[in-house]
Amino acid sequence: MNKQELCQLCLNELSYIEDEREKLNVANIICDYLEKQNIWDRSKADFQAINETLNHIMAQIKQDVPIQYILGEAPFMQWMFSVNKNVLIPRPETEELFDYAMRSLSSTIESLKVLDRVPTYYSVGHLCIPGGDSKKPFGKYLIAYNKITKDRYLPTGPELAQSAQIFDISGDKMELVLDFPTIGEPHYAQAAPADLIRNNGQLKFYKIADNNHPFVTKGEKEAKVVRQGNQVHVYMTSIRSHFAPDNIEGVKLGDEVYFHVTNLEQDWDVPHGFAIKGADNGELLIMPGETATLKWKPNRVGIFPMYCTDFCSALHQEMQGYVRVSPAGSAVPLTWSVGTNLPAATK
Ligand SMILES: [Cu+2]
Repeated sequence: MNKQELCQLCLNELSYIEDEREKLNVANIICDYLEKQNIWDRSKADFQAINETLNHIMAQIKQDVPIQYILGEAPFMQWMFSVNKNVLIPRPETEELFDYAMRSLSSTIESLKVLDRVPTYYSVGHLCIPGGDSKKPFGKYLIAYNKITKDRYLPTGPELAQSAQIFDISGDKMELVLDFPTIGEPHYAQAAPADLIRNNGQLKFYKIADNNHPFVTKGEKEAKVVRQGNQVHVYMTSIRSHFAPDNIEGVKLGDEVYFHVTNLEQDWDVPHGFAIKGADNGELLIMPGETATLKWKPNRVGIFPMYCTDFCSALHQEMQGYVRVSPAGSAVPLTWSVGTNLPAATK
C-alpha cells in the first residue's frame, strides 16, 4: 500500500460525507498523520497495525469526534498544537466549520432578503444585539459601535468620545432611538436588560431591622466604645452626614481597634465609606443597613482623622471625625462623643 492507495482507502471509508471538499480534507489529515508515523518505510511497515489504527480513527469519526481530537493535534499557522476535548481546536478548523455551515446553509441564505438599510455614523466596527452571546437573544435592539469616529462629538478631551447608536429593529424598518458617545475606541460589548443585573443579587441592601450582625449598632443611642484588654471595639453608625461616635479618646498605643460600622441608611443607593488615616488595609464600603468591620492598629501617638470615603450627600466632606491615640500605659479614660471635639467626660 502506498500513500495514494491509503488515501483512496480513507475516501472509501468516508464515503458517507457528502461534501467532497470536507471528505478530502479529512482523508488528507489522516494520511498526513499516518505518514508522520513513518509507515511508508516498507521495511518497518506493519500493515495490520496501520489497518487497526485506521479502523480506530474511522470508528471515532463516525461518532462525530473531531479528527483533531482523535489525532491529538491540530495545525495553526506554522505550529502544531496539542488538542483534546478540553482544549479548543485552533481557528483554521473553526473557519472551516463556519465555511461548511455557510455552504450547507446557502439555500437558506439565498432566500433571505434585505428589508431595510440605515446610515450609521460612517464606520461600524462592531454590532451588538443585547443577549446576542446567549441562547435567547433579546432581539428588539441593535447597537452599532462606530470606530474612528472622534469627530462626532466636541473635542473637549482629554480623551475624545466616539460614536455609538442604538436602533430599534423590532419592525421591518430600523429606527434610530439613541445616538450616544462612548469613551474609548468602541470594541465589542454586550448588553442585557437592566433587570437581569438588578435582580441577580448585585444590589446590596439590608433591612436594618433584619441585621443580626454580632457587632451591629441599630441606632446612634446604641453607639459605644468598649475595651476588652488591648482590643477596643467601636460600635459606630453612619448616616448622612456624620458618624456616631465621631470623637474618640482613650485608645492607647499597642491597642487593636475594631470599627464596627453600621450604615443606618434605608435608601437603597446610599452606601457610606469608612477609612482612618494610617490603616494599612482597605477602606470599607458599607451598604445600606449593613455592618462591616475595619481593624486598625495605630503605629504612633497622635490624632488620627477618620472619614467617609464614598460621596454620600452635599455634606459628605463633613463626614469625618477624630481618634486620639495616647501613649501606651497612659491613664486617659475611654470616652466618645458625637458632634463635638470635647471629650464627653469634660462636658
Ligand atoms: Cu460620605
